[in-house]
Amino acid sequence: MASACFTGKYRGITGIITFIEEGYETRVKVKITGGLTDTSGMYPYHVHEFPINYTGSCESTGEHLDPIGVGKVKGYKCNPEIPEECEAGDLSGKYGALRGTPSGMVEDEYTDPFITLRGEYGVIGRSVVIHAPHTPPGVPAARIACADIVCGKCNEYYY
Ligand SMILES: [Cu+2]
Repeated sequence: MASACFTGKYRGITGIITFIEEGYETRVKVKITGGLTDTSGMYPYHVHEFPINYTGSCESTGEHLDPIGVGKVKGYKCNPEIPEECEAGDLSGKYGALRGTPSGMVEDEYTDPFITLRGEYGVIGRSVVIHAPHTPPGVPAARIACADIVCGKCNEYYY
């Protein structure tokens, strides 16, 4: 298994996203424990190419994990009905963005056959970025929180 551990460093957003190998698929468990409080908003989130670098900025994580470059094709938009044609890292495109709640807690769970733990489509050594809701079309959504995806578990004590 692998985990992205959100410790509250970015806008107080806390929680854990875990990735568990399940046969040919990867089970994704989203357990945000605080910080997603815009109840009118849907927060997009993705696996980005790189871990966070020494700057600590979510801008350092590159683009979405997309080994075959489908996102580079002009007019690309992920259609959740055809997830095999989406960027591998576009989790919210394939399975829905995270709806904010009064407590800021959000959970979701699904299996994804398009990502793995290791390798070209692997998530370990990359990062998860959560974006701001309510972004107009054509504008890149602000990166409000990010966390490296590490092998193993998060220390639950901190979340
Ligand atoms: Cu993103």
